[in-house]
Amino acid sequence: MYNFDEIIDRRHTNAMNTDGFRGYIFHADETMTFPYKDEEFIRMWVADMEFATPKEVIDGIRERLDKRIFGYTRVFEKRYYEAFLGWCQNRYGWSFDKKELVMSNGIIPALYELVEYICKPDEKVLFLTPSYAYFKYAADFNKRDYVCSDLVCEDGYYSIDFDDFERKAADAKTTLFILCNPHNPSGRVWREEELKKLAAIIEKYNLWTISDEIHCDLLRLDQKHIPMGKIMPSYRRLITAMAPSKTFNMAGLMISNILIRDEGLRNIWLDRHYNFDNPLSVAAAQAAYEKGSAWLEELRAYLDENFRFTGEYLKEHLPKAKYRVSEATYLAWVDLNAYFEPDEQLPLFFAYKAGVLLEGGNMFVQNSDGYIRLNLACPRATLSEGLRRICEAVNMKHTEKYLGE
Ligand code: LCS
Repeated sequence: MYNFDEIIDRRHTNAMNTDGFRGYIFHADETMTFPYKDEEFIRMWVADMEFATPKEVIDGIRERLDKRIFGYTRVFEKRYYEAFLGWCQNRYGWSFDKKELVMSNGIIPALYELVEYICKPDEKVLFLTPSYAYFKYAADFNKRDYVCSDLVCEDGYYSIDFDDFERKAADAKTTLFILCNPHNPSGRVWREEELKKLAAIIEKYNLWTISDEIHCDLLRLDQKHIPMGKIMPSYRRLITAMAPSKTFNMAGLMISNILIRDEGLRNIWLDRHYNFDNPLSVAAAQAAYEKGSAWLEELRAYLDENFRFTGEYLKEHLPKAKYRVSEATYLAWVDLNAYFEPDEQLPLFFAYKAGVLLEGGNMFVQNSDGYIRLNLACPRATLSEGLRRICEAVNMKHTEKYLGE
């Protein structure tokens, strides 16, 4: 019913994806040049999709446009809460209290604020690595230290080193844990037993915990997401972050849901946060939660096939790459250590040699050397060309090396 094969021209939309890569990936400005024109790149980097936002969401925005006035806005109406609550009940069998819900322009700005509200200047933030780098940036921004617990990778499958995690959680100066569930970049969906073990450690040391569940709707068809709020139903120091932004490709609309259980912290938030929302974003999010299910199910099937296709392609053309289908997210996490030295600047290599924009290596804080992250949320024709270029560039590098020796 929905067309995920359509190639949509994103030029001249002020998209990070098309125009922001020099700054974000290479810390460079427009003077940085490549052997490719900008429009020739296959873009598999920033976490948004090449698919159109569902028509149901766009219609929701349109209906709001027709009301013609866009004054100061906040989520007052019960209908928004009911839509988001219904989504959580249907998908995760999980409910929360209306009073816990506050809105934020994004999960990143919420992390930046919450680290400040929660951690005193000498206190530390703990997270699992490799990690989405903004967890570290949230600590850096607030001049708080951070401490990492490296995940363990066996045959491409990541798990938590609970002894290491507990040792770090036990430090009296570690007061906040940021959990990423599902995990970016590994794509792991943490299982009930894993979440329970984390929960036991969190409770033992009374840690504040932000459970960033932004990727929770984007599951492979055989996966199930369990909100940390369901594992710890009465733990006060838990904050849950969810959003329609990744799920429905509307990150630019900047709206996310933050559930703060602790009344004291919530009051600090309500006092200090800029508590206004964009009326078009509220309408979009509401429409997404009320009417977006059918689209999401088709998207998930399409993504499953993209992951399967990627596996087949790599097996044939880059047999020493280690790849496993991510349990969630549209991000593939591929170990290329068999082909590169650990200090290779992989995004630079692939931009120059393959004309592919991707993230990798030290962009994920630590414990990520030699890995690339590929955004698979694109039409299959784009994916196929991206993979062709990636494999060709790696194989060419090895041929050149062989001939040169
Ligand atoms: N949390 C996680 C775990 C994410 O992966 C992202 C986006 C965000 C938060 C951002 O939330 P927002 O502020 O948009 O609500 N991840 C991206 C990534 O990996 N590359 O580009 C964006």
